[in-house]
Amino acid sequence: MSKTVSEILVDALLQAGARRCYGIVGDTINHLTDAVRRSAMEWVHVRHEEVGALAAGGEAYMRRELAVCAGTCGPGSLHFLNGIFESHRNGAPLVLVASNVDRAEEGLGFPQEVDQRKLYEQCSVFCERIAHPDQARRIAVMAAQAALARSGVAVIVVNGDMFRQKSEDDRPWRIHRPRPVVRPADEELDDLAAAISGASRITLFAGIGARDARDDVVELASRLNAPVVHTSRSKEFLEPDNAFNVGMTGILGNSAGYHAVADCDLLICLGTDFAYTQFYPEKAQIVQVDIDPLNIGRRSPVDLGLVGDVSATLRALLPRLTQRSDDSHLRRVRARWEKDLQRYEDDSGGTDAELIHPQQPVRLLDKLAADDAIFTADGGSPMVWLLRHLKANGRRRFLTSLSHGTMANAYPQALGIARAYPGRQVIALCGDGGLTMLLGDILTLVQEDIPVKLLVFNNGSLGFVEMEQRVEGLLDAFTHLQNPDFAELARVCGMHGARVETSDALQSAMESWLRHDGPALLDVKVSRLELVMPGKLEVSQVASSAMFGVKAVLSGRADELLDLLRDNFLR
Ligand SMILES: Cc1ncc(C[n+]2csc(CCOP(=O)(O)OP(=O)(O)O)c2C)c(N)n1
Ligand SMILES: [Mg+2]
Repeated sequence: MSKTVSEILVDALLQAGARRCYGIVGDTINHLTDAVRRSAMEWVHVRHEEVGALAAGGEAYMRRELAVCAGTCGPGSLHFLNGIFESHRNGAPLVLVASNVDRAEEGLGFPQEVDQRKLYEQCSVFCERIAHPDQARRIAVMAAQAALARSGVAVIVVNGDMFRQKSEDDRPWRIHRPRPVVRPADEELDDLAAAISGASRITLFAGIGARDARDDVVELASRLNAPVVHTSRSKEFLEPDNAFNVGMTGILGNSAGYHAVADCDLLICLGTDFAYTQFYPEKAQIVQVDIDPLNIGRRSPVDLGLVGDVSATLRALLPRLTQRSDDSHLRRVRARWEKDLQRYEDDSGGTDAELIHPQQPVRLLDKLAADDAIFTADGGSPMVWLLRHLKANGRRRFLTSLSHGTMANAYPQALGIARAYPGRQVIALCGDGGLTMLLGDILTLVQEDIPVKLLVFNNGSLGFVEMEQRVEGLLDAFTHLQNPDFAELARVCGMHGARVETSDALQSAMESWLRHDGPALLDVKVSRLELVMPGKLEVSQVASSAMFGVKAVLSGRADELLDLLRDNFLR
């Protein structure tokens, strides 16, 4: 019996593991949404397509299974773009059904026409148009397979009239999920073992490609007495119960992570494409293991580049290595790590009842949140607080926009995650800038009863940028935010809302916010001037802050300078 292209698409995506489609209905996709309505696929009806894309991406990232977005021609599908880029960069398997005007009008400048293909080709692993109804299942299957196998976004472009076309759909096209074991050749592993035996200060630098290899990485670290530095994205996988962990290098990193990489004589990069060239060591030998040959030597010149899955590679390598006795490098770096942890604790303030430092609610959250809570954080300072002050335990999950670096990702991603994981505590750390950038979908949390907990760092400012401007010795500008009372706003929208202005009221407010059954927002008025920069930049940062000081005084803003000093240096 023949089926419509809409029915075939929905059926093929369900068979490939998709459970939800996020979007907004309308003209060109009305037949697609009708097919969703008649299927086992859930439609999650958002208010802004960018939120839909971020929510679908959040779900797909956590489940490592497909999520779907669909939008109308022109503006509807355009609105997904930034959220689609997020998944393209973080590897979440997503399918976007981007519609276009009817075929009879295509290419003639019809109202709302947009060439989706040109738009989405740059942020997808697959981007094809269904040119004939008999292609519907085949293209849907290839899209799903590409999204899953290449970890990214697949886009299916469909003209409005195509959704109603019929096909016999009589061939069994379906996705395949091969799981090959990929590891370097024996001689290459011998070379790696030789490099290891010739080195004295070895550091392991593990990225998201090592997410399934935690035990092997720890075993290698133990064999070599090597500190393990993780990237921001692999924190949730490599930090838990890891006696070799020394944190992160890079602009968001800490002193131990920075020095472990900078002061080693052999750096073994495992599944990381860490982008910041200036943080790779200049003198050490560098070995890189990555599943993608195109990542080898992309960020720093390397001495040995090996292609393989991190776990399979380490399992084949370990029998070639003997136990090291010298642990001086490890001890040195771990001692720095202990100091970093102490500094984070000291940084969280707490002496001033009038002033809430943003670190305070995060450290409390670390204590109060469920053991298996899922956290998201907005690009900006909230992601820094998450990375520094929330501890990974192997059950908690974290997601922030680290590779794409967008604002306003936190509660949209949390929306999709909470929908996909009912019963699990899902907490979004929101900037006041981030929250208000895509504010409308707090209505979706209420309408669909999605119990996300929003923690708003209300610093009245685009704080991260304010800090960037000051560190560069510029006078901060265009960063002020005049905010409403977010708690009141939340209540008007139908969710639980509370506001805290002093640190002594924080704990009980957080407890009742977390206990609340449905969606809940806690508006925390935090201090505005809080530096988030790490160890390496200390000298230039202090010099530039001094520069800011001179400029601020000259322009009559001495009070702010005193605040900055009080908040950051005099505690
Ligand atoms: C969509 C987007 N616009 C602009 C930026 C640049 N940017 C990065 S962080 C930031 C400020 C974030 O402010 P807020 O959400 O209030 O967080 P805060 O740092 O104040 O805690 C800006 C403007 C960005 N990363 N993404
Ligand atoms: Mg802010």
